[in-house]
Amino acid sequence: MKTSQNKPAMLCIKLVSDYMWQIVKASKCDFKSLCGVPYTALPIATCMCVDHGIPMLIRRKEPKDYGTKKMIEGHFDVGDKCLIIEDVVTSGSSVLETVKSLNEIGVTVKDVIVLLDREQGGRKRLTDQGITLHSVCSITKLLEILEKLGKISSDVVHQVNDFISANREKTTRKKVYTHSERAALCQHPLTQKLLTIMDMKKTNLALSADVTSSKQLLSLADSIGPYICILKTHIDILDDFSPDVTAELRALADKHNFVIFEDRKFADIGRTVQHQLSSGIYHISRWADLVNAHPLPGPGIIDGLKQIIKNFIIISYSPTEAIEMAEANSDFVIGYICQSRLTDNPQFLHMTPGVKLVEGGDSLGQQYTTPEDVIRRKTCDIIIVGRGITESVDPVATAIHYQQAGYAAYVSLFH
Ligand code: 5IU
Repeated sequence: MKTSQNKPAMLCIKLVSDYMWQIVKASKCDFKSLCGVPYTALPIATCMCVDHGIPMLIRRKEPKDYGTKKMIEGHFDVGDKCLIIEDVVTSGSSVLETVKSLNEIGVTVKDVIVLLDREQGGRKRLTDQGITLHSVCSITKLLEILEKLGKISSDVVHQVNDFISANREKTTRKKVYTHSERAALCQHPLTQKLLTIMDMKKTNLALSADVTSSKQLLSLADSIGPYICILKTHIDILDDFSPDVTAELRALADKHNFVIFEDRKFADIGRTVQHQLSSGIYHISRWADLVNAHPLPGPGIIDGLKQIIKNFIIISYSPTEAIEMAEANSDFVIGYICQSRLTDNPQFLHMTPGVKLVEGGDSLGQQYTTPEDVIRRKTCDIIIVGRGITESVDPVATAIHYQQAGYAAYVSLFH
């Protein structure tokens, strides 16, 4: 290796990363780690991390075909904020792919630092997703400087400007379906039922009724039932469970027209989950409309469950496996529990827990985002709210508040 030949390139990267760091400081953005968009921005992000002692996250372009199949490498905690580093932004697509991988593991992105903004629609696309683009230089400024320094002629400036205008990304939005349009598109009867409930009751709110007394559970189901599309239960946390509770819950689900989702998170081999679903003291399959499963044990878990119950959702802790499993079983799987939309397939519902009217967390690792963020920015369909409602002074009034916030965010998608 000839060091003398490598030196200018190294200095140049150092210079670039120093300029970008000045923008980081000026932007005053809040972050815990940096992530360079693969591949060109990786060395720039590395320089910044080394120089300033910041943890770095690395995004793979393809998951490893062995081992953990992780898309993001590095140390992080759910709820961490990560700053994205990119060399050039054109349409913003590469940045958004990286944001998506980070969101899937619970890491939030609010800001991107870029060396050059080519002004071809990227800034607007990122702003629409709640992300601010901070650039060292724009293409207009770059052309102006180069022309002033006599490095390019005014003809070249015009040619480049014409090229940029002609190739500006059309910012036409993807088709957003209304709940009733989606109900008509979907094959799965429970998805149709849920979307129809959402449309009729004007709600995308699921109540996570995590209480330990049957009386409290039934009282919440009866009083908040009119405002929700789903009642999510953890039946095994009841201190005083009896089969009467589930019979009464079913009657309330019919009275108020909501779906009962037992958040059992099945995660074993097919044969075992069949017993867990239909036997024991809870007999979940007799009263729950919907259950959820981890994709980790592989296809056997879905095969086992679907012999007993027709409706389940997959938890997207491993998004690639979750999507593969859902697509292969779309007659049984109705969607995902996830932190941001995984697929544009309108057949799958995306449900997001960890929602409160204000962002924050609890002392045991739960991280909260807002209804607006979940529905507008992360484009999920259903907000799952627990303690935000159950621990409020007036749970019914608070539930109405969440219902209105979630539904207003959905309605705003069409404006
Ligand atoms: N829940 C999560 N995160 C997840 C999954 C489920 O919080 O990834 I899968 C459940 C846990 C709890 C509810 O029953 O959603 C959230 O309740 P709070 O809003 O009280 O945090």
